[in-house]
Amino acid sequence: MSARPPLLLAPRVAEALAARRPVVALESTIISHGLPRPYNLEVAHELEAIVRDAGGIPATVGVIGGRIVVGLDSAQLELLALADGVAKVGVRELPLAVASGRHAATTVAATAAMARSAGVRVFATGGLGGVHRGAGAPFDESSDLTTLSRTPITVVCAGVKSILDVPATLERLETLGVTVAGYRTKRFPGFYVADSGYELEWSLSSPQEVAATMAAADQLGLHGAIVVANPVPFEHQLDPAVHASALSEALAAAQSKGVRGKEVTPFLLDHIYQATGGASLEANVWAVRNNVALGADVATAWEAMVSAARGA
Ligand code: PSU
Ligand code: MN
Repeated sequence: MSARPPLLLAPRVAEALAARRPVVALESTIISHGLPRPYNLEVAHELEAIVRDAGGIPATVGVIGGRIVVGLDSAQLELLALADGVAKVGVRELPLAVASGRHAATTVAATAAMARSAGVRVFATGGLGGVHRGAGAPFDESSDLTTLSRTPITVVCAGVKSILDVPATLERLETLGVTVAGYRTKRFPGFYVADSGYELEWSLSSPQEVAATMAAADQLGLHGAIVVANPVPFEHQLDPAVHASALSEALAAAQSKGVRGKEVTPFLLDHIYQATGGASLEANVWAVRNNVALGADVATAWEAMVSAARGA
């Protein structure tokens, strides 16, 4: 047995948590497998800068040489963005990546789980994984969903990726006891587009309302995540007609090529990128930027609420 603990909390993140400064977790799969190189590295740095500019501390999560790092430094970010052979790992693959000493990018599921173990309460990403279309044979549902059912962390995202079966994913989030609220909207966001076409019953309208919901979940002893569904700014969404046609092309291509398993999501995102002449990428990155900015505000409101409660 190695004496080296498998999870490394970067000292700057540990200090921030101890000082109760607002920390926002960020994932690395979007960097390694969701965006084209070398733009991905630029985005990785930009997202961290958005958190810092809002007064927060970014903690991007990934696996470096078998060590789960919460708070990658810039050389580690560069490695996960540009190196070949970086694995994509959900929670179940974490022990394999640790034991074999691999470099790996963490999905929403793995990022949420590791960030929460490190004590981080807020996480921002693009769009969650969920139930894939035609998820019958073989059944394909992202472990993002089951992990969020048992990980009390707040995830700011632009809904679930539109490549998925959105209504089925909403049903599963309900079954799994994951709290879902729109941010200033009762329309469930559609990742590349502001509106997926599905409704939400609840919405929250400020970072303070999100923080109050987090406090209530804690007091109730609930274990599920809180999903804050924040639409891509309308002016940056992908034209819905362009989106619809690129999506059906991508789904047909995946079907005819027999793409399976964890390759499905990166394949579809890349196909849509090609089919829209790159326009989907801008919408995707705008969605993430917007989520990261809100994540920083939520983390700030959360820490303010905690210190007010302590002072009271
Ligand atoms: N959001 C994005 N781009 C991405 C992802 C999310 O804007 O690439 C990643 C996340 O890491 C998410 C994963 O957890 O896609 C889902 O993959 P799968 O369907 O294989 O579980
Ligand atoms: Mn899958």
